[in-house]
Amino acid sequence: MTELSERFDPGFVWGVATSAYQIEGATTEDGRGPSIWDTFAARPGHTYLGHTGDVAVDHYHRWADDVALVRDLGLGAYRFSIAWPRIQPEGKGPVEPRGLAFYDRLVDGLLESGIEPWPTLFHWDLPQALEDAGGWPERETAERFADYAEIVADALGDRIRHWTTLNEPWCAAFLGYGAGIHAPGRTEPAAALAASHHLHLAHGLAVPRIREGRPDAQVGVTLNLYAVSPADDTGRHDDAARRIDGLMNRWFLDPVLLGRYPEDVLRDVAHDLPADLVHDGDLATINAPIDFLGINYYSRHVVAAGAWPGAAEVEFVQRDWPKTASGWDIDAPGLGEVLAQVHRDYPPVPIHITENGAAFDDALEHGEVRDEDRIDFLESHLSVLADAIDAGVDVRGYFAWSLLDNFEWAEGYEKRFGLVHVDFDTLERTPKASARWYGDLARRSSTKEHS
Ligand code: IFM
Repeated sequence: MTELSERFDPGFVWGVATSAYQIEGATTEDGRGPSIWDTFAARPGHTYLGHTGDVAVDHYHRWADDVALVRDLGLGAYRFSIAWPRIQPEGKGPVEPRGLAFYDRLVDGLLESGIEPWPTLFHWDLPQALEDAGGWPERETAERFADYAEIVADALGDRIRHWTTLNEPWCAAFLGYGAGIHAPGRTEPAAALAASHHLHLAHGLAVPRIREGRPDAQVGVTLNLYAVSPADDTGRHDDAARRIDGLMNRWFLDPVLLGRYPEDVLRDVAHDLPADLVHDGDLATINAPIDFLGINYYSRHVVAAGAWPGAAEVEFVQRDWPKTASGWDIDAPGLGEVLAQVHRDYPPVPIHITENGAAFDDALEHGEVRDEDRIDFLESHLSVLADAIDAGVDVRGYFAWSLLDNFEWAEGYEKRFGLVHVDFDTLERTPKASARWYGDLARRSSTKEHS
């Protein structure tokens, strides 16, 4: 058997990922304005035990130690997000220089350690002032995002090559404005659809603003994609699978990569779709050529047709299947299916897996976390990834989610996704066995020092 490390080119990008609200803390420091996640988490009942990101894992003050962790693991890239409310506390207008200075220091620190910075401009922490003006369901928010993107690109663009506009617009739109389980906690189907379109538009408007005067800039967007399959092969559940694939995957892939919304999904959502949402020219803007597609992959949805007429059209089937601590099925072949779908149905585009990982019930014992389950998870997904590359899919990098245990949104600090354990009382960091395993793999693969 070929060693896993030998199955990736020496130039393959090996990294880890984080996001601002999940790790930074310091939510009122250096002029940062409130974000929708500050407001949402502060309201009782929204997060596990009322947890908030107020302190998170204090990365705002410990960033240099965290950069050293990435360097010591031997990884070449670090994906993080920039908090819009640190840069423009009101979401528009004056720039807060202390906010920019933080990312300036971080970027320099990464580069000095030989780590390529991969910033994402929006990972869900919308400035509260913009939500007060209507949030993502308002078209105006897309314009404000493009302004913000240009401010950051002007400040850091001399040192950043890879830019990601948005992280997982599906979550921001549908969990935030539809299901209401993420900030801002609204449950308005029409607003969720409007938010998704304006997130797409924000991406499309930002792409040329980031590229302006920076011919080397590589700009992409990160989508969370799922493998979707019908509950059985009778054909009875195929339409349910089509619907979920449509809403979770194609609703996001098609506008960005094909410049249109999928006709079947437009029909499915017609009763909720606001009139006049999509203006002439929007889809051409959204279809701006990108340099890479970021894919976040976690699991598969198995779906069935609703049990009786008038019930929900789709039911999510619980399989008796190995699961992560989040209750998500561990399904590495699903990553291969997602990659095959993108390869088959869309114009060629280089791909980076910008997140993949799992929460497990880790135990710190005698100063060690022996997270064999996480190693198995990473190994099985990376092996499927190598198969996809062998089959011709152009995947150029992989970022494990996450560097650190962190604030897992509505799940608070209950779910641990980190390669590095964090004691949430002392904030002490302890690399888990998976961190060493992943770092060794990346080092061996990059240098081809195979054992
Ligand atoms: O923690 C999140 C991250 O913010 C976005 N992608 C999925 C991760 C795990 O739920």
